[in-house]
Amino acid sequence: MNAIPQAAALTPEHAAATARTARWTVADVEALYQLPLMDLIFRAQQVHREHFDANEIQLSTLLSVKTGGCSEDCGYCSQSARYQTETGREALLPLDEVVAAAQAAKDQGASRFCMGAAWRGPKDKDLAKVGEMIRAVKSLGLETCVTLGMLKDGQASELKEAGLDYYNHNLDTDASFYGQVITTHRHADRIDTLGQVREAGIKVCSGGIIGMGESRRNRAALIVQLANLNPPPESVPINHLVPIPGTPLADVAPIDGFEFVRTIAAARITMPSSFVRLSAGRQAMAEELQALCFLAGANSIFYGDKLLTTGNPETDRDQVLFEKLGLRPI
Ligand code: SAM
Ligand code: DTB
Ligand code: SF4
Repeated sequence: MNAIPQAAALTPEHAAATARTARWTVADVEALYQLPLMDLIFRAQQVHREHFDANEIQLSTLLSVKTGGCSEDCGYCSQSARYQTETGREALLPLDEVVAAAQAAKDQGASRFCMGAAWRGPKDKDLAKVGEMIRAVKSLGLETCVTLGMLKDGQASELKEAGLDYYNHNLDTDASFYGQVITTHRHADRIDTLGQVREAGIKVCSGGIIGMGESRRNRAALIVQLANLNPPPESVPINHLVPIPGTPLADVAPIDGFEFVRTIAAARITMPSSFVRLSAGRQAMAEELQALCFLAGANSIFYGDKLLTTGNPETDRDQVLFEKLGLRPI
């Protein structure tokens, strides 16, 4: 990191102020990537154990409450109206279906329920309906998260009033690579929405997708852009691209598993007190690769048989994995 005075020479107030203004550089994070894997994982473990119980894992369950027909052109997404994919277009789900899915998630052991909508951003009439969903899910005793796209002035406060705990809005990739994947909105628009979420007092969930043809430097820059948010997101989903037939990224060459593990470790080291979520892509990962991700500091997963439109490991398979690794759901 930039020249930071030794903590021992500082008063606690000065140390806290310094930590708040500390900025990671792309060179810092590239240097992490270049460490021998054993050293990188050791460092990530040290940081992880200073901030968390390394045997605990947070479980979030996803539900697509409004699927398909999205106006945006995100090159990885099954739900864009611009690509011929297997995902159809559906209306907003009725409240009772959402509540039933949330209750089932709670019964399976999830602590957070995340509702996703294939929108560029919500219309005000949609937001009122999502507000009802948030109230109902919260009353079941679950943490609530929604991911609805870009927010306009006042919308974040409405979500906060409904009792929303987290808003998910991913930076997705490095600002300099963004235009190669998405042209219908800008990286800066995403940052703007994250600012509105923060201002409304909602916790931020923001991460990205790895394996879209970006370079290691792009990956390091994405981690820097997340870590330098002030404060960093409380929750950081690291998705492995799920290639979707019919999308522009359907045939991108997959990245090496160790490069993915390095990305998790870089997220853990740069965002020590955030939950780092091993997100999309687990279905294609061996248990051993997932365990390496946990060793590198991932302490959260999407839990449930489906992500938004694609598959995820079955809950009973995940429970066996937790048993094998001695992981305890939070
Ligand atoms: N429309 C809203 C938005 O884009 O913010 C919310 C839903 S969108 C599907 C949520 C996130 O899912 C995206 O930002 C992206 O990170 C992730 N995602 C979508 N398709 C994916 C894929 N094929 N592989 C990995 N992650 C994906
Ligand atoms: C996030 O970072 N990943 C989730 C959630 N936030 C909304 C979505 C993953 C989607 C994977 C592809 C699909 O199922 O459509
Ligand atoms: Fe729409 Fe979100 Fe998919 Fe982009 S990622 S096409 S905004 S649903």
